[in-house]
Amino acid sequence: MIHLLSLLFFIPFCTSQPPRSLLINSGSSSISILNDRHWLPDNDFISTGTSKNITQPTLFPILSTVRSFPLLPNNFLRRKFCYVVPVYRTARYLVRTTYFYGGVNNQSSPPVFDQIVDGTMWSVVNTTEDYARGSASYYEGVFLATGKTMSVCLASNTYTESDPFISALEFVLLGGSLYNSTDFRGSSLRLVARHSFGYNGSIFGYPDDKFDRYWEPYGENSPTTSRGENVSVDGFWNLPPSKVFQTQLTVNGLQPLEIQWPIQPLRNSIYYIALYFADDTAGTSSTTRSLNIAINNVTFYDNLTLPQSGVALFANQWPLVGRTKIVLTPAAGSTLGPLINGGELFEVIPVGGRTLTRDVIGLNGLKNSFQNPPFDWNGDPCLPKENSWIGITCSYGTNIRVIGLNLTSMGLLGSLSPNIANLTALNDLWLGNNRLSGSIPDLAALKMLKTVHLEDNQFNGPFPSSLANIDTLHQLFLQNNNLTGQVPSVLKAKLGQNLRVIPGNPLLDP
Ligand SMILES: *[C@@H]1O[C@H](CO)[C@@H](O)[C@H](O)[C@H]1NC(C)=O
Ligand SMILES: *[C@@H]1O[C@H](CO)[C@@H](O)[C@H](O)[C@H]1NC(C)=O
Ligand SMILES: *[C@@H]1O[C@H](CO)[C@@H](O)[C@H](O)[C@H]1NC(C)=O
Ligand SMILES: *[C@@H]1O[C@H](CO)[C@@H](O)[C@H](O)[C@H]1NC(C)=O
Ligand SMILES: *[C@@H]1O[C@H](CO)[C@@H](O)[C@H](O)[C@H]1NC(C)=O
Ligand SMILES: *[C@@H]1O[C@H](CO)[C@@H](O)[C@H](O)[C@H]1NC(C)=O
Ligand SMILES: *[C@@H]1O[C@H](CO)[C@@H](O)[C@H](O)[C@H]1NC(C)=O
Ligand SMILES: *[C@@H]1O[C@H](CO)[C@@H](O)[C@H](O)[C@H]1NC(C)=O
Ligand SMILES: *[C@@H]1O[C@H](CO)[C@@H](O)[C@H](O)[C@H]1NC(C)=O
Ligand SMILES: *[C@@H]1O[C@H](CO)[C@@H](O)[C@H](O)[C@H]1NC(C)=O
Ligand SMILES: CC(=O)N[C@H]1CO[C@H](CO)[C@@H](O)[C@@H]1O
Repeated sequence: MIHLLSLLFFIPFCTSQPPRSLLINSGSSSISILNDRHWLPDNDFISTGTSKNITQPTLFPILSTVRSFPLLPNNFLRRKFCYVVPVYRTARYLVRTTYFYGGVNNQSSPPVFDQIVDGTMWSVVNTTEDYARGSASYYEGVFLATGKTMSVCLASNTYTESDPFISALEFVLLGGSLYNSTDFRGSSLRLVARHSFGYNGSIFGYPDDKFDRYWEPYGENSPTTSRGENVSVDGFWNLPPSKVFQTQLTVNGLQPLEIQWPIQPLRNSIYYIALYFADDTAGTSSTTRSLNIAINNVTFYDNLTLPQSGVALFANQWPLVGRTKIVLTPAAGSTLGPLINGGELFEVIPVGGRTLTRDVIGLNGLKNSFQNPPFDWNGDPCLPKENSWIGITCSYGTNIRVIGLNLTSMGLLGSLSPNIANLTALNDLWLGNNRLSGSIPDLAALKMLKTVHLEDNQFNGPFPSSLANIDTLHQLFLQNNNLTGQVPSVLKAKLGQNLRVIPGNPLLDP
């Protein structure tokens, strides 16, 4: 579906508010101020990984430190390392990650790994080509905040050969109208290309773009005119910066204008396309500039008359594959040749989903009561499927639920939070052979429990008689703790050999 937006539909938008953004300088331990903006150190947002300094000279001070994460052995491959930041629930965010390897792993090539936002696999990070050219790489996407926090995680994949790392992480709250034709409950947008056509200077973002989107130059030596001052970008839902309208690609006379854009071939997928136009000669004389637009020979829009105030064309879901050719031809009756000022192309990616909040509350309770929770217990517990937390088994039906918790022999210290009662889909609870202490909380709400292994710990307090009413329970191991009280006879009768309370538990009446 194609939508035509123009200033005729004036959309008020408060321009006086500064961008609400969070800039994180990974690996840094102090605030840096760059172009009047504050880059925060990252230790408030992540609890794993180590800070490292890049010894190679870097263009920007932000790139001189990285946070680095150990390459994990095969059995832990794909475990994620997550930044977690506070966000406005239900708001849309532009998220940008920046990577400059700088030889930090002492290997000539940078590692290749995955990046993840909440439960969604965002993309593979491969900075090899940019690094060979001496540049940093950046990735951008638009994501919906479904909770009060948003996580951005890195994870090794089967191609990863040395420690994953990150240089910077940015979150920008987007205005409500930006990209709002996409339903972000089901889809996210992964940036493929964003160009200012006919612009040959260096990449620009904030302050030209108040949402700090990066606009790259496209088309050197193209005819340019001074324009843009009188283009009111408020009329575009996507609020492109007026700088985009200061340059254009065009042709002489009534000729077609052909552009290969984006430059790289595309994988077979569905894309969001937005094209931006403004004609500063419109309305000033008797001329008309109208054009037909085709993408790979498929009509995108016919007979678009360009107003001075500017116009944006977008398609929410447009299939593309391989090289893309955009042809702008003068429409019948047009007295001027075609032109184009800017374009954005995103791949539409499916949202991965989210583990049921009740289960997340339960696991966070446990995480807080363990003194040394597993290093990867951040971000979404169950998603993406391949990157679920250590020790967690999930079911992936309508609700994403935690059905197994197995942290046997993980050297855990601390206690068992009563919030475990939120994990109401739990079948198997295995925490044997750790050094957990305190009493065993009420487990009566865990109606699906089949096997419970809390043996070889230092639990004290009364025997967990709350388990007596769980019909599905068929195995209960509690030996080698320090429990007191009496074992309910109903459990003894039901479990038989599958109930173990000795040795240990000297004060328990078995
Ligand atoms: C990185 O450099 C800073 C400043 O030069 C220094 O204080 C810090 O100790 C260095 N960190 C590491 C891990 O070498
Ligand atoms: C990196 O390689 C250099 C030269 O081979 C060596 O001197 C240095 O100790 C290495 N550094 C690390 C951290 O492995
Ligand atoms: C990473 O990119 C480089 C350069 O484009 C390419 O040669 C290499 O195969 C890529 N690596 C992976 C694992 O995709
Ligand atoms: C997008 O935002 C604009 C401006 O607020 C509004 O007029 C339009 O209806 C919104 N579109 C959708 C699909 O929500
Ligand atoms: C950009 O284009 C202008 C006009 O064609 C030209 O004068 C200038 O040298 C170009 N700059 C670069 C960096 O190519
Ligand atoms: C912008 O509009 C004003 C008033 O309409 C006009 O005086 C000015 O020349 C215009 N500037 C450009 C660059 O078109
Ligand atoms: C577009 O049409 C031209 C001529 O009609 C043809 O040569 C070309 O292969 C077509 N391109 C695509 C991508 O279909
Ligand atoms: C193109 O649009 C203009 C103005 O919107 C209209 O007058 C003209 O008839 C249209 N031409 C065609 C071929 O549809
Ligand atoms: C839990 O983990 C232990 C040790 O890795 C393993 O022996 C046991 O079979 C696991 N239990 C379940 C229910 O998967
Ligand atoms: C077991 O609990 C009793 C009192 O409840 C205490 O005296 C004893 O030290 C505990 N034993 C261990 C090994 O923690
Ligand atoms: C959503 C939910 O079930 N929350 C509960 C989690 O567990 C704590 C402690 O048992 C309860 O207070 C919450 O109501």
